[in-house]
Order: sequence, then C-alpha cells, then structure tokens
Amino acid sequence: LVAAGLPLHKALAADKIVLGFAQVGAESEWRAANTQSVKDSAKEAGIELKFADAQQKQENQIKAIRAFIAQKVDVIAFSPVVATGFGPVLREAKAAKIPVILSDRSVDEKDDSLWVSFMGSDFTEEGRRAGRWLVEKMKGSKDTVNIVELQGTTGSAPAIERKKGFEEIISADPKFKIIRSQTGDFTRAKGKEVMEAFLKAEGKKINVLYAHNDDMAIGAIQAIEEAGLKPAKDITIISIDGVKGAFEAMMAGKLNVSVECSPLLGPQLMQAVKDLKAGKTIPKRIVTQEGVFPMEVAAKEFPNRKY
Ligand code: GYE
Repeated sequence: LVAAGLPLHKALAADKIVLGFAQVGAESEWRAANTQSVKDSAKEAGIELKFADAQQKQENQIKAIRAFIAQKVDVIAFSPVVATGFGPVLREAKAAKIPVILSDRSVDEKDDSLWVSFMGSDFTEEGRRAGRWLVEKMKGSKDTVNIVELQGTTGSAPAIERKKGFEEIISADPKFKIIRSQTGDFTRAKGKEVMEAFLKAEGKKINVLYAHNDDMAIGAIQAIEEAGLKPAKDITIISIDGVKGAFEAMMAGKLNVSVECSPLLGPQLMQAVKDLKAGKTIPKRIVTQEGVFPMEVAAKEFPNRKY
C-alpha cells in the first residue's frame, strides 16, 4: 500500500481488521471470563474490537448489531441472548455483506447462510453429562429421586439444550422426577430467590438440585444453608460451567459436581476473523472440548483452572 502511493498512516489504518462484538451481558462468572477472553485476544491479535454489552436484552443486542452494520465493521460476532428473533438483523448483515460469527450460543433459524460459523459448546451434551453423573451416583437405590431444576435464561440455547440433554438421560428410569423447574436467569441472585421458593414449597422432599450454571447453584447453596440444610449432603447439587467459584464450592464440600463449559473462545474467534479477512473458508461448526469435574478431584484440578 505504501508502495502504491498511500501515506503510511492510511496504509496501517486500512490494514486493521475491525470486529464488532455484541455480548449478552455480565450475568455470570462464565460471562465475565468470556468477555475477558474476547478483549485480551483481540488485543493480542491486533484486531480493533468494538464491544457492546446488551445487559441481557435482545433489543439492545439487535441495536448494537445494527450499529456495527452502519459502521461497516469487517466482521460481526455475537452470543445471542435468546435463540429466536434474530432473523431480520442477520439478513441485514448478510445484505451488507458483513460475515457473522455466532459465538457461544446458537440461533433457531432455518437459513444457515445467515452466519459463517458457530463456535461454542454442545449444550445438549453438557445436559447429558449432568444426567449421566446423577444416574451413576444414584445407581444403588430404587428410591424416588426428587429433582428441582434452575433453568438458565428463558429461550436461550443453553437453557433449552441443557434441559433437553438432562431429561433425555434421566427419563430412562422413572425413579427420577423433576418436581419443580423454573428460570433463575443464570444469575446468583435469581438462583437464590427461586431456590428459596422451591424450599418453601417442597422442603425436605428435594433430593437433587440441577442448576444450568454455577452461579445459580452458588446462589441456591446460600438459600439451602439459610434453610438449615446441608448443601451437597442433604441435597445433591449438580451445575454447569466449571468456574473458579464452583471449584471453591466443591472444595468446601458444598457442590457435588460441575460439568465443564469453557468461556475461553477469544483466541479461536480472532483466528476465524483473520481467516475470513484472508479469504479462507472457516468451519461451519467448531465445538469446544470439555470434561466433568466431581468434588473429589476439585482440589487437584483447581490450580489448572483458567477461568
Ligand atoms: O453457562 C452461563 C452464562 O451461554 C454457555 O451463559 C453460556 C452460559 C453459561 O451466563 O453461565
């Protein structure tokens, strides 16, 4: 470009890739780690990041995406707060020829030409892993297992799929019964509030809590203790994410197991953005590899945790 007669500052500016990222919000420890990962790796990759926080509201997210289109960013990435209702804005991005990457969460849209790639976890499989852990834990007993469920944000892909995967596994044995199921919106405060209501309604009948994320489980643990019960003993607690707070709860003997869901999507996102700019095709689906951590291994694993 310099050789072509452009002044140096123009040439550099022209080279810088601009990524617009519309984040869900700051609802959980997972989300904070995801935001950090995106910001750090954009910096590292020399990509200019335009970051918008939608505060868990779809309308804010749609507004942010429209602003990115108006600013003619090179690539748009976002983590859809809910699965439906993004069709129109995705079509606007496509019409403007701006590639869209779905990061972390998917959308429920038939036309998969509306995004170039979806990178993130297999939430149904996470739900199955939670279910398999419970089946194994309860395998010696024929007694009824009364489960209460704290769902993630209503209509979000992880809430829908984590419920589905878990039910798929436990439905094989009629002793497992979900007696209450309600959203805690992926936050500690809501997790605590809804667990209080569950305890009021069902009391000692509750054998198991299945929480769609660690933050809600951590909030619920407080509610359980305040009700005079012992978390992880009187009530078996299963959650998802594997954040530091969950490992601390496991090491304190208050959480039985956390199914891993990695928020560290930044590096692969930046690689994908660079590849797109270089004209390469990128995989339509990139699935995060992850494991399951029961409390027995928490202390040993803790030093290795990166979020
Ligand atoms: O599990 C939860 C967060 O979409 C996988 O969103 C993510 C979920 C995560 O708020 O903690």
